[in-house]
Amino acid sequence: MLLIFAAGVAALLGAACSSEPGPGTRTPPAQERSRGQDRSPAPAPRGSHGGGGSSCPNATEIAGDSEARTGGVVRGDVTGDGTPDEVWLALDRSAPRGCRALVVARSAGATDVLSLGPRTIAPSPNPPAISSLAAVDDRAGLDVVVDIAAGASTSFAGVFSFGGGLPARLGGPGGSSSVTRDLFAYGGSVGHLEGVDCAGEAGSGRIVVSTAVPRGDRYLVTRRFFQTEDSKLRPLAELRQRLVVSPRRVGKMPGLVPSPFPSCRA
Ligand SMILES: [Ca+2]
Repeated sequence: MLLIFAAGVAALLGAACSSEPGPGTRTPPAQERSRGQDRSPAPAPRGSHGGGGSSCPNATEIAGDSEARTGGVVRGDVTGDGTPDEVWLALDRSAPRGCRALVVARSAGATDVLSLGPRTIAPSPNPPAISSLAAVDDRAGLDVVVDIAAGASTSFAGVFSFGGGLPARLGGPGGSSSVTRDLFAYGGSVGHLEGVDCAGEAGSGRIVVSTAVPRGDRYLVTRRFFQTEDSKLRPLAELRQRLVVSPRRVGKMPGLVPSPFPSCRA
């Protein structure tokens, strides 16, 4: 049985989403230190975008330090210019809070850096890791989906965009809570399921955020739809859905698979 309840309740969709003003730094490649894995010769610098004065002081050094990398280098066009770029995560545990974990994107013209945020290095056994490159927002290029934190069963990803404007982190659906506002939850257990995915064509910026909780012998699935806009999620109130589904069906619901943004991927 499938029951669809109404929509159009913008006021109930939660507070407006916000994106943390994460540090963004564009580092001219000529300033990078040359390391063994680095490409040579370095491309011409594209210059600095300024980043609103929020750049991390260690960004240039860490971006050029191959020994600071955690995980491998992922290749894909994150700048949206049609040519593949190199993306990786770098850790600097001696840096100020908020600058200890960075996502670095090196393109033909420049190296861009965004902070993973102050909550990244928590007492977690696992360091952050790139989950995928996916067309999550409506900006040019693929976005970097990073697994940032994990609870007992629910995981949390962040989305970082380097194309179609200044590098920016995509604000999450968590409203004003500083704990969740930049994070996209997915996974869970029988007691609570969450998922995030593209709703429609990848790259359109239409996002669906799904949750499922037990309700009697069934699950109540809530699907909230958003449109990315200026690195934030704008709620599409008219597309909110509430569904009551069987336990067998809930495991097959699109958007509730235990992986972030699966249908946005290249
Ligand atoms: Ca590119």
